[in-house]
Amino acid sequence: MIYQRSSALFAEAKKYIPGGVNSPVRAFKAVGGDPIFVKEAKGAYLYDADGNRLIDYIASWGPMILGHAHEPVVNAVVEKAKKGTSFGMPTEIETQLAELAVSMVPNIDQIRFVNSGTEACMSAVRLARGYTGKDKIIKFAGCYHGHSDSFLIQAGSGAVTFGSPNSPGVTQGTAKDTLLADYNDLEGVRALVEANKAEIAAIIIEPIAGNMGCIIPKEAFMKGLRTLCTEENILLIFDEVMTGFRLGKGGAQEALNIPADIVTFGKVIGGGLPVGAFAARKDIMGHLAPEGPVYQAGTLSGNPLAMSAGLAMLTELNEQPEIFESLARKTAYLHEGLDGVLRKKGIPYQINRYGSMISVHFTDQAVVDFTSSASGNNDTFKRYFHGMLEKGIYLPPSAFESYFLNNALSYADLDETIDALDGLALG
Ligand code: HOZ
Repeated sequence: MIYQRSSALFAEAKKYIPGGVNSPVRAFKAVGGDPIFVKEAKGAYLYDADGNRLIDYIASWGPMILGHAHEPVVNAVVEKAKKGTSFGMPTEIETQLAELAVSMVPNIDQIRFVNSGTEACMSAVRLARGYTGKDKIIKFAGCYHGHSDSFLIQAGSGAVTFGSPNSPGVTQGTAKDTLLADYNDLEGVRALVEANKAEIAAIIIEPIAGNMGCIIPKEAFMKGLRTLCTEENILLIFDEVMTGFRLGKGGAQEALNIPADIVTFGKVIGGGLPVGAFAARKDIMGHLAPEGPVYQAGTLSGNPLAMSAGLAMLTELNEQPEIFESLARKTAYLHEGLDGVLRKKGIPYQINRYGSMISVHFTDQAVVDFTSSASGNNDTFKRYFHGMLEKGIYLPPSAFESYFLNNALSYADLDETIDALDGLALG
């Protein structure tokens, strides 16, 4: 395939935008080469600036769960836009989306809308600190909760892809309140809690990790975290920015049958427009301004266009929950197909999958935490990524990202993807 126009657009972008992108993973630094510039997208396909058609496995990193330019979502946004795009005043549609989200997700009574997953997680931690009167939080190495200061400590996703899991600019003062544990290591968390008795406000976790590839929590680990949090008056925050409204109506809380105290959302809840949200029981949310003293605000929060996209998206998922099963079946089919092809190639690999999230790691170790995820062979990954791209398959351009399947993908698309891998020399 030819990517000349994308390369020219990238060169131009680099003059005016740092690194030519507005979010680092998009720059292809981990895999080399120039990023693809998208012109438009429909259903499961991206159409790039050179006129190539690519089968999309990132779905805008999650939100486009029903495929690109999904008509009910597009129509809702277009109709809303004709009536004004921002007021900085309350609108009825905010309550409609809030009511629907609360009805779909367990253990939450109220929800506050913000503009991104970063804002959602940042605000959730502030609320947890305000509610408990404690300062410290525990996060897990390789988990990514957005780019606010407290979370850029051994962060996953773009941070680790570019070798800056601890970013310059985060002060020592902030960093000291973020304690670090290993994913799936309950004993490590217990030791941290013991060493910081009565000082920990919250444990924040991606309940299915998606920012060090897809990583599945062990059952005893998750159950243990829940018990520990309850015993020690620590709030358990599920960062469901990726998993919320993707694994099922009730997200990871429902899938794992573990209740969280605060849940954060992004991606699917905005239907492809910038929306984040955090939600909890009323006694916790009541601490938030203007009801309580914990401050949080935003001019574009609850923006009518964003709310209309989110409402159209969640309405469809709520009315047709079989979509989640369809997605999981497609992802299992892809898993089986990739597995069959990779087995023949005789190179070490692991495939992790949960619902419609999946990732391939070129390592012989089971991938259960950041260390095992980082043991993957990046040269093989680069060959894999570029080989698939040449055949019109767009995968995440970093081994530390999960794929997100969309329901517009057909079994023929999945077969094309599996066949593309079959023809690749990876060793
Ligand atoms: N770090 C994001 C995915 N985990 C990528 C965001 C983007 O580049 O759009």
